[in-house]
Amino acid sequence: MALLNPSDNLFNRRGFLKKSSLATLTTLLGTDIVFANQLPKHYLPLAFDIDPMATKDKGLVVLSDKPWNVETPPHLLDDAITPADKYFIRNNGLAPEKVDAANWTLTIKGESVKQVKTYKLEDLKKQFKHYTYQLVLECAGNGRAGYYPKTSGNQWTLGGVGCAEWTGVRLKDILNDAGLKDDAVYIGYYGKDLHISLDPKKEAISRGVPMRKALEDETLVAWAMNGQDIPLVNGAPLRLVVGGWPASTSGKWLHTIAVRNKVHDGTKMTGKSYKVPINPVEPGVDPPEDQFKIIESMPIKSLITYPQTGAMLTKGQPLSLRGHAWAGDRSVREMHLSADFGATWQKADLKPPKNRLAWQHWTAEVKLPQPGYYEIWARATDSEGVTQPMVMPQWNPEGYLNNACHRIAVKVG
Ligand SMILES: Nc1nc2c(c(=O)[nH]1)N[C@H]1C(S)=C(S)[C@@H](COP(=O)(O)O)O[C@H]1N2
Ligand SMILES: [Mo]
Repeated sequence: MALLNPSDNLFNRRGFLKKSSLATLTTLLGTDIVFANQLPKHYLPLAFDIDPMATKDKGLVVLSDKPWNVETPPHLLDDAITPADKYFIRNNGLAPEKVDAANWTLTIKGESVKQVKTYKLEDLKKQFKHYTYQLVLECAGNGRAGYYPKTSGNQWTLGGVGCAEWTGVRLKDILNDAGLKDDAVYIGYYGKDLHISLDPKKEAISRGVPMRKALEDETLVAWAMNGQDIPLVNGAPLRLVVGGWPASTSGKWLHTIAVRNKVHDGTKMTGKSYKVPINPVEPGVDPPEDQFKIIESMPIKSLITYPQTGAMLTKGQPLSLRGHAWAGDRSVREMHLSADFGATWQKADLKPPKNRLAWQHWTAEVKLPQPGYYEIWARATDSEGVTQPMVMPQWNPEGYLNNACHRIAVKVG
């Protein structure tokens, strides 16, 4: 079915569907909305909400559809580079249904920019050098389902992560073109999605990063994912890609970047969003706001992407495993596997990353001594010697940063 763009001005000032919107909806539906006069304020009929699953692999798991939050089971992350149809979705609001790439612009503004500048997408492509990097984006809430006591929010298990190949221009080249004042410390993004309330004055999300991360070589303003247009639901036609940091800093449907003289204070930068307690707390304890810090680089983590949990082996058959490991701003130094609940560990063969902030591939062959049930535990160690915890890591009230070891169950028949 043809869909409407919820960011089009569908509602009148009182928040009810305009007569003209109703006429459009009726035409699109090919029939009357019988009780249209009973539609609640700011209510978009379900038939016009966007279904991004049409373009996604059927094996992806929908955690919520208002807004859309969809994760990728580990065995579907087996590709070296995550294909678009297997790439997770994390929306805080309603994605624009249609975007006009031909007339898309990016504006650089804010109190700490020398000159407010607006670039057409086509001009960004012409004016600045293009770069392609493999970059890991992981939702800070990935793994939340593993925390006890339970914390509120989407119950991500393992699949709020992907590593695609992104093409675009460097944010630093654009910022240098506009010019930074001496007091520039942070950037904040604005995207064209709509707040879940459909209130056009509210932002679904508007986060950012400090200047040192914004100015890194790998921080991109990207229009392509794996050599193709970015899928609409993943931020087409233009998004920020900030590898290694909470993926919430990688603004989708990007139309504006503000250069700030203080920590950006957009939606979900304040309160306790994307923050953890400065000092570790006992599970269940929720300290006051001023005792939280913003999450920056993501922690060391890894996945077993082959085989799938539940694999059956024949007696004497060695178990071949593979997967990926990543470590935020750091690199992965070592990868280990255990088949005996952590009593002994064997080293996996670990490849270097294609570029900084890309995930690294590992392979291993494990011998299982006799028929029976086994668990394979996978544990990565970063360049500073920090390893993944085998059990639940430091609990925090918002349920972020769960980087516990991934494990799979296998049986030898
Ligand atoms: N404009 C906009 N950008 C956004 C979001 C959003 O809801 N709106 N979600 C953020 C969060 S929390 C994550 S984890 C990533 C998810 O990117 P993906 O949907 O392409 O996987 O986008 C980030 N950028
Ligand atoms: Mo996220």
